[in-house]
Amino acid sequence: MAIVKLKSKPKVAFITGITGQDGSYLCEILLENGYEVHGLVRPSAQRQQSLSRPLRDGVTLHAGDMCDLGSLIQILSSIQDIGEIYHLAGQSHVGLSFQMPLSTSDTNALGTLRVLEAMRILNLDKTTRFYNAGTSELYGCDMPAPQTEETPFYPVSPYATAKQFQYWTTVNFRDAYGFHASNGILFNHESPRRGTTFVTRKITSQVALIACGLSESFELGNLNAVRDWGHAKDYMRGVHLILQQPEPGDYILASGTAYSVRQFVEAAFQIIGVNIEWSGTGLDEVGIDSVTSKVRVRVNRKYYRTLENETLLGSAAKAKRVLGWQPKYTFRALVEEMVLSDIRAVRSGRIFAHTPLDLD
Ligand code: G4F
Repeated sequence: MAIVKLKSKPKVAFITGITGQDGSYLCEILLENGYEVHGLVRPSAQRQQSLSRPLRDGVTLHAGDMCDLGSLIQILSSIQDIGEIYHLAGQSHVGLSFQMPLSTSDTNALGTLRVLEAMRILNLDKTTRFYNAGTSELYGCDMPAPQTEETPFYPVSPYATAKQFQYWTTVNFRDAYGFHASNGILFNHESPRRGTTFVTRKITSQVALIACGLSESFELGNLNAVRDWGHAKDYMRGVHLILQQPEPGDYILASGTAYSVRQFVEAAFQIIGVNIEWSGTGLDEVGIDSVTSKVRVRVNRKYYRTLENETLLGSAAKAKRVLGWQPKYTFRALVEEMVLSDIRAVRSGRIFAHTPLDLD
């Protein structure tokens, strides 16, 4: 007797922020797992170009905006059997949020409420799981390290206060309306796809320009800031696992190791065989090539934050225990991948020396 295998229907997911670093990795993971993927893009966002052609072929993009409830309702109601919503969109630059607190809150805080409200209006609460992109910026200064899911929040930027609203709104929709709604509290996660306004990619792209003889030096802000840096690809695997749990919950994803911005600079230069020595203090500190004595890094006050979260270090013990999540990249492997990718980008003309924005 011939056995007829019925093809199961693919899972359907919707990603807000699909054109960003995290969205693009998550999209690839979902496609690898056989999902039908839909993504939200702002009509003006040229960044949809950054989704490579083969990737775009497997994805349906919808034009909409986190500030427009109507478009969110229209899009969500047009997607059949949507099972998972990954809400990653938002204004993600902490420094910029001090200059644009209102629009940051509108996009991030109210934007999240709009997605959840759209789900509630469309009765998606019983059928569709929701993931909210939380952040280590929820924690304040001088918190005991490592931070866990039990560590109290004390946000110190407009970005982080908006994220606090997102976090609790997600919890509230879970408790009040019974949504399968989860938060990921992600510590800094980087990759060659990171924007150059974030410190890691700023450093690796500038080191690549120096390696190729197209720049002499670059400027940074607070070299003493300590961050727990992991690879975005690892973290998006974790995010996918969070929504596969039968019960919703809140999970930290972190590497459990912390390095200062100064150490990131040293590690990036080591990849191109340059040893950096530091001289001076505060705004007068410089990073010098120990062989040629050339100054490669200077400090500029304009890159300092109005208020700074000096040290962040997370414990992903819960995610490891419950989700079975384990990051694969080491700090050194992350830095190496970013520097080598940026050197290739410089050589092929995709990165060129530029005048950085004040916010870089
Ligand atoms: O790379 P950053 O701009 O990232 P930050 O502020 O930690 O936030 C990032 O990670 C969070 C956690 O995942 C996300 F929620 C958030 O959306 C974003 O993705 O800055 C890292 C550190 C800061 O302490 C900053 O003051 O580097 C310090 N820094 C020193 N010089 C600099 C610079 N940051 C930038 N962007 N540019 C500089 O020249």
